Amino acid sequence: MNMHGMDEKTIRSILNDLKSKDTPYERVLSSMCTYPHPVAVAAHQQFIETNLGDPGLFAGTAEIEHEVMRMMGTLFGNPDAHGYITTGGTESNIQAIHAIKTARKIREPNIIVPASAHFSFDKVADILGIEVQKADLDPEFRADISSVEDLIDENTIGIVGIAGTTEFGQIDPIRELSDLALSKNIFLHVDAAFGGFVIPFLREKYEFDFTLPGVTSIAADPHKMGFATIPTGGLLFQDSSYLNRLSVDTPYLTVNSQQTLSGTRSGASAASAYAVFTYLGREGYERIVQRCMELTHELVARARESGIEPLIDPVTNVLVLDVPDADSVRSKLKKRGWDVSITRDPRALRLVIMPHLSRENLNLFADDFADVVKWTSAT
Ligand code: 0PR
Repeated sequence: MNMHGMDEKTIRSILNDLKSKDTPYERVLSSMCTYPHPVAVAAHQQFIETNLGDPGLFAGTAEIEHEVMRMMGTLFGNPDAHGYITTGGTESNIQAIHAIKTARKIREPNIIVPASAHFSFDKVADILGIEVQKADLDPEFRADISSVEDLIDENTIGIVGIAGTTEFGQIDPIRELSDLALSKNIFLHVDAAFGGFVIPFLREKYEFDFTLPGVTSIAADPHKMGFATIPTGGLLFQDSSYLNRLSVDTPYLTVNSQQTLSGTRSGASAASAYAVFTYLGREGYERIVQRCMELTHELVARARESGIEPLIDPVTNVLVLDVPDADSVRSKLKKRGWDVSITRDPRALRLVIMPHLSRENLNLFADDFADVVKWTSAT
């Protein structure tokens, strides 16, 4: 740190220089985050100093968090769902499994996740000392129910289904997983970190939430398709008994116990989610999600003009294209200013069609894509 303070103008100019090295989202097709909604940004700024870790001091902000949880619970079929605002999908997944582990006191517990699970479950394994078994996928990249069932043994405490997989945007058969969880008397956590703010707003209806009786917890991130500011994740449990098991005593705070992973937590996240939920309403989200789906389908049509097929018909706004030599296509697109991503297995080109992408930019992208594919297959 410098000994003497620096003037604000110089600091701002240094920060501007550094910010200019960041990639603006307009040409990014690899991210599940986007520009937060302006009403979310304004609310975030208004609550910048608030700390939900000491809710007695910030009673109004705590009310906002309850209201956000009620709105999310209602969206996911259970207004009485109980949870809190996390820093994102990783923390939600860790805490969901933490609660399950605490509920089932088994010496060497395991959980079963589909092979498509986000890498946060590798952190779950490490941090919680739980064996994380990976079930096979069906040809459409959904969890294969018989593989999940085969892996269940007497040490299995829970299973995980993904509603909107990171790589394929696919939705696991959550009803079947729910039936399985009920019949084996184990927990079912649904990772809807991405899909939570997509699936309820699609024209096609999918069962993935608390309306299914076996679903015990859901992770859904307002900071992805919910347009809240980063970091805003959401974790909800079927009822308060789950989270209460994680209580630790906090005698010197304004409340006597805490169930969250972090101590100090930003109330700005809660305010930003509250503002954007109420501003857009279901109708606003439907409009945005359906536009993303329209653009996704347009991109499929453009790829087909170059003889390239998607690996699955896109279910959400994630498009995976079966291009030969995906790594090389990715780096060539990068040279033309586009950030795209790849899948692990099989190796394919992964595009996330977020709301920051305009039709005009996607047409430019499709032109570059056609060109790159032509030259890649020619060499
Ligand atoms: N669960 C699922 C299904 C996810 O897709 C993700 C993140 C998580 C959990 C973890 O969420 P947090 O990152 O909020 O802890 N999916 C993206 C990924 O890791 C996140 C992402 C966002 C990546 C923006 C890149 C990026 O630019 O691939």
